[in-house]
Amino acid sequence: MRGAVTPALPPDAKQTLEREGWLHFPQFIDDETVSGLLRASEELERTGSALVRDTVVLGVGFEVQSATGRKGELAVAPGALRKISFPSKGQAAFANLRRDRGVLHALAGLGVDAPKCLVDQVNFKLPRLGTGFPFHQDAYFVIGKTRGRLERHGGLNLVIALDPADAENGGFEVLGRTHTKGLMEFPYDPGSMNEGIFDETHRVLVAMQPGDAVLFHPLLAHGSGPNRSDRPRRLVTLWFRGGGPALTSADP
Ligand SMILES: O=C(O)CCC(=O)C(=O)O
Repeated sequence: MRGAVTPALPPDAKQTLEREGWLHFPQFIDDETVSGLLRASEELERTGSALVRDTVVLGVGFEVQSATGRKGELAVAPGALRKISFPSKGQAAFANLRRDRGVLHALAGLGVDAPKCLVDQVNFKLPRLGTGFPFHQDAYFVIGKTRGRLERHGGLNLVIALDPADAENGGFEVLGRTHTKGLMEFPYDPGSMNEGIFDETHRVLVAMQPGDAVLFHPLLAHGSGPNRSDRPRRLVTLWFRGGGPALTSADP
């Protein structure tokens, strides 16, 4: 079975990732897979269409979009969503992406030995309403034994665009090379952008098309601004660590 990943990794991918801490991978998943994820996401949005508070429904976490972007506050409107955590528990398209052979082999090719998915999410940034994601390092949110496993085996995270993402609708931004500086401990407040905490010398807003991915080190600081446009900006995020079940060889 062919995975969702279409092109091969560029030859200098590993070096770029090691140096910059991130890599833009155009057309990481194919159009059919993007369409399936959009349908699955819309199905979940229907499930959450009356929610005004953060709620877990059969293992799927619905975080509503509040005026500040903070968790635990009331939604700006019923069904306005900021994030769904573990959509894979409700929709097969997300469950399939977590174990997609093409995705797993791409990660292995970038040095993550036996990748195991820790987290899957879809972030909604609603037109005019979606607030930003302040700069942060994902590794900060990995706790307990999993943090130790991530440190021992390494890992790689990725975001995949489901809509065109750019400066107007709150495209994904990376603070290049910050992965080399270790973990910063500070309170994460979605009501601000956390500017000035990390080195912003190599800040890049990565314009993405549907199906494009940015792969990045779990210590790389990243975030994104608010959606000031009339277009949605949906993004899938996946977090992986190494040291999971061994990969079998790829089918032809
Ligand atoms: O959706 C975004 O732009 C940022 C995603 C992210 O960093 C997160 O969910 O932690």
